[in-house]
Amino acid sequence: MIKASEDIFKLILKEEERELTQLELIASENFVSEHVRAAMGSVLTNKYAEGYPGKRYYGGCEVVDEIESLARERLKKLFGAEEVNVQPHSGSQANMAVYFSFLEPGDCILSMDLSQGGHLTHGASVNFSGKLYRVVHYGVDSKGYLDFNQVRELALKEKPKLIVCGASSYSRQIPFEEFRKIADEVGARVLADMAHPAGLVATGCHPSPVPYCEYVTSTTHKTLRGPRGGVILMKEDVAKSVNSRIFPGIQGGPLMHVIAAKAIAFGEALEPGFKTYCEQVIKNAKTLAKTLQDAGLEIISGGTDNHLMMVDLRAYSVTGLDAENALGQAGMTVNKNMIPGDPQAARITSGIRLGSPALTTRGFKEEHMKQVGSWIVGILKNIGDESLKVRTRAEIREFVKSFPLFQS
Ligand code: DSN
Repeated sequence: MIKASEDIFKLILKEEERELTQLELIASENFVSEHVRAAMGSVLTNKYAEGYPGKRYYGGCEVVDEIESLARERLKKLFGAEEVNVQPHSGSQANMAVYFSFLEPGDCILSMDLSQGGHLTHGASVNFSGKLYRVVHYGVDSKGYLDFNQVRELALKEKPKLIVCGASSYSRQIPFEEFRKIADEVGARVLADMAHPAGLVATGCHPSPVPYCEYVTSTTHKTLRGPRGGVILMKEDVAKSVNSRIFPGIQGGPLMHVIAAKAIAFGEALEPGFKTYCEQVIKNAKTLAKTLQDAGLEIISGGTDNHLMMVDLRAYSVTGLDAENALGQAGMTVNKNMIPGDPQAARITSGIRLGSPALTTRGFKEEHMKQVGSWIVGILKNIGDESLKVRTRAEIREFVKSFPLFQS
């Protein structure tokens, strides 16, 4: 092996060791199956295939055509969608393609504020979406739930062409039907970005946006437990314009190795065991939230109905930044996150976001989540106790040995 490769493989092994020996609590991460990983490392990475199945701009696409067609069929079946596109390299590009398919610069979008739980590509001022369009934001009410009075008032006043729903840091179910009703009052289209709960939606553990929205975008690597990437589900009458925005609009060659891995993940999600997994994801999140609440921490909105929770750390006088660092040193990976009305800056924050998808894949059940909660509380209550971090790190290393990963 040449040194250039050896350097990288050493680092890959180091990352594998990190993932194996710590507790993965980032709400948007998961562990994919061996088959999903194998497809991503396959010869398919060698193939160019600009265009769509049967209409490519390169020869030799007969095999990848079959792969992309299978991915499309499985995705349609999984969500009951009329039309799909499996080529977006990411959720951001899926959203971009939808915007570019019918909005003009300066058009109005109504979407959830990033600091209230939304996503960068839903019109944050630092993102292309916030720079190109006139964005009006809704948020959550004083109880931490989506504020539909505000959504409706803003829709009636601003007459958006597009209402975007879906969130990155919201622990309750999203009633997509409510967004549809408001959109119909003002003649807007609806885009649901279901990246976070996609796996829960696929298995009926969360309401589906598909019947109510012209466009549904998602990533494939969160609760859906596939490779990193994006997809678009849409109504038949808008599919042509969206497809032409993905290719040739904003992307060239699709990543066929990733599309194959998506097809495998969709097949896995169609198996009955995936519903059991998603049910356990929710039970685990609820157990972790309750454990933290019992220790005096506030969970935004008072709990969770999905795979994640937003923890308000102010009761412990700890910032999100300090919590992320201290928990990391103790062997628990989390991300600091703004909470609604956060008095701290985005790089500090008053909260952390925790999720259960990855630990559930590892085999954690409710009793294990109680233990995780008690480690988190111990560290947050004693944020400066370096020896506790070392002891907790050692305990976690030992504990996770009973939950092996990366075995075929
Ligand atoms: N920022 C990602 C998340 O962690 O939720 C979504 O893009």
